[in-house]
Amino acid sequence: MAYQYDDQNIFAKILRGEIPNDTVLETEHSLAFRDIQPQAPVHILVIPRGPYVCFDHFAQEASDAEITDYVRAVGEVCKMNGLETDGFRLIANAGHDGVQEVPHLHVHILAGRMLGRMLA
Ligand code: IU
Repeated sequence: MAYQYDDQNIFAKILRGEIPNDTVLETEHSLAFRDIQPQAPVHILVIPRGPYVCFDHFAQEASDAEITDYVRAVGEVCKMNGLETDGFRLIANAGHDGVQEVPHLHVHILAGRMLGRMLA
């Protein structure tokens, strides 16, 4: 199945500067900003600037430069927040069953408290 990207999704609007955000990090191909409804003391979303719906779409179609930039952006946000000390969790929801609300790839970085044990 080919992914269809909806350029009216809220993160596309954030990337175009149409909606404000609490930016944490900007790189050539990625943007990190604070989640508006934080679920932990640190709750940061990292998104690629390109039009990718979810992780597998990104992995299949993004350039090596975009993928490298994105993974390094996640690492940089962790470093900026000192997360190597107490740890963190990465979550990337996808599609209906993954309960993805915004159809633009985003990794949630959650940290700052002991998180619940969960795989599902
Ligand atoms: P999800 O993985 O698609 O379910 O998560 C979407 C997240 O985007 C969720 O945690 C929202 O609080 C967050 N968010 C946001 O940070 N800014 C917004 O304008 C909107 C959602 I709409």
